[in-house]
Amino acid sequence: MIEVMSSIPYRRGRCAFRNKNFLSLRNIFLALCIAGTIAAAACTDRLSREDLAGQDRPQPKIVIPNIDDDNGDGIPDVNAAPLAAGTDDEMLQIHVFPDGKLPQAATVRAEIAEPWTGFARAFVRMPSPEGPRFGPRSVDVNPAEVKKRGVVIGVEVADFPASDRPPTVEVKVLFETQEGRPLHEITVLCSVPPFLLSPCLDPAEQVQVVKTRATEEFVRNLKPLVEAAGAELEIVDDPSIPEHDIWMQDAVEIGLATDGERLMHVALHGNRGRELDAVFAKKALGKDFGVLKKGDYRGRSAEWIDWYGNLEVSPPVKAKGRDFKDGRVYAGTQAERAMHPEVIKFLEAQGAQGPVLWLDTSWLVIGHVDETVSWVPSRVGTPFRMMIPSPRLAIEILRQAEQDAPGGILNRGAKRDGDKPGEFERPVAEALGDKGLMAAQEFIQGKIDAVRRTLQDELGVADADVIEIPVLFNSDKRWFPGRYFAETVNMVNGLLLGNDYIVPDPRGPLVNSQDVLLQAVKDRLEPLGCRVVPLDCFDPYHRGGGEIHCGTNATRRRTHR
Ligand SMILES: [Ca+2]
Ligand SMILES: [Ca+2]
Repeated sequence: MIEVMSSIPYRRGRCAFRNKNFLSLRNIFLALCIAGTIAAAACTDRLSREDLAGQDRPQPKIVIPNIDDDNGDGIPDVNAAPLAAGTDDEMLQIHVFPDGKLPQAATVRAEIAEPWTGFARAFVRMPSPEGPRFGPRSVDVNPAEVKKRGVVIGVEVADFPASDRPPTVEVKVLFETQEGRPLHEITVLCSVPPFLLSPCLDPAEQVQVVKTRATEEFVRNLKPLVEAAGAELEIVDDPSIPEHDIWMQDAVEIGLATDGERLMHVALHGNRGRELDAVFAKKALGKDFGVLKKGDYRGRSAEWIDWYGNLEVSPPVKAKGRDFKDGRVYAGTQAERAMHPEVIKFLEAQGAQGPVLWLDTSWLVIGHVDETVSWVPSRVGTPFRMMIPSPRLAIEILRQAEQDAPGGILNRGAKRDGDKPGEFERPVAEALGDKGLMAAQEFIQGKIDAVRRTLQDELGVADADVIEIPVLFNSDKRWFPGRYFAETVNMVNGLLLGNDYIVPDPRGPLVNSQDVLLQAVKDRLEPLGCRVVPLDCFDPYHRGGGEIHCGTNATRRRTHR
């Protein structure tokens, strides 16, 4: 494989290229059903009978998969020896007492029932000179000690629910004679929370971007904007990343798992077969940050469609009698091509943000959903607005601009050595007079209107909550003929950080020194309480077939819902 050297013409024949294990749990619910149980409860490290007083009805608890790396050894905790008792938040400690007397000598054994057997581990907590630790799952016990203090079982899981693995994990605690004759059996039920994608309306903690020579200036300009929005910029800079693999959005999907109090960020490892996917996964793995891989690289035939710019989640919505309190996942499909089926299957098995809403992106060259829709918050009315690109509005605005200030320029100032005449920068009048280009806008508007209807129907979005953003599209018979790319900068593909919408600078024509395309966005968002912050991304992102959203990613907190 010479993947390192390969490149994908990403736009107009130009050589731009797009180019750890991970899990989640929701509520761990400890229940004791049994042949002979006295009590079971999630434990703190200072265990005593008093701690258990009044816990006949244990508080529901959620166990988050132990796929982060608390001790920084580069290995997900669940794949390594257990850490010292009490030092790993994802190791659930369950305190049990046998119901009945034990003989002089007995053993205790913990077992994970199917279908979680291969995806969870159980240990018995034992004293050691260095303090309590989790030992083998079967140990001899001192009956007098057990009677007094019970036994603590450590349970951790290695993955999230799946289609053949419901969220409930059954742990059996078996007291036996040393000959293996059963004495008492306790069943403890735990529950694994779902893996959740983060809606963009949730506040960002960190923003990720790739730094190469090509993106250096963009990264420099992005930093103060991210910091002004109260987030931190995480720069991914690694010599193994090819110069043009600047598509941070596509290399990873960052979500989270929570037990209602604690939160672990969990990233889905990219399926692009490119260096950045693994570089980021390795860099991100750490305390309270796990990585999961669902699906594998499917080869060039799945180019772009499997990339995570093609996987997004709506804000919380109610639609068709269903409350999507964590939003609904959507992804793009291009005829028989669609986002990786294993990724979709995994997300739907979480039972939280599915079923996936498929959007038709067959009319786009790249075909990512983040080219067709995005969201901003609103302090007025519905707490969000849905933004979609509109060629119709673009033409209307450009015609008006040409009337008000003839001689305007599209993609103003974007021309570079080597560009063909009119390839990027071109007079507005010429574009408006280009019959083929104008016909294309009508065709694309029809496609976008259909996507918009799907979104509105399936997510319950009112007409008044849709905002059209002016964008022209175009195609090139030498590059995926019949599919379209953004001719002007696609301002839907921006980065939302709280109330700041970092919009790709459209470089639109000027009227009275004001960019009319940018002004259209400001006019629509600012009355909602959104700050519109333009950032130039023409080079290298727009030229490469994407914009700011494609070039960034974000780790977000979860707002209370
Ligand atoms: Ca851990
Ligand atoms: Ca995404």
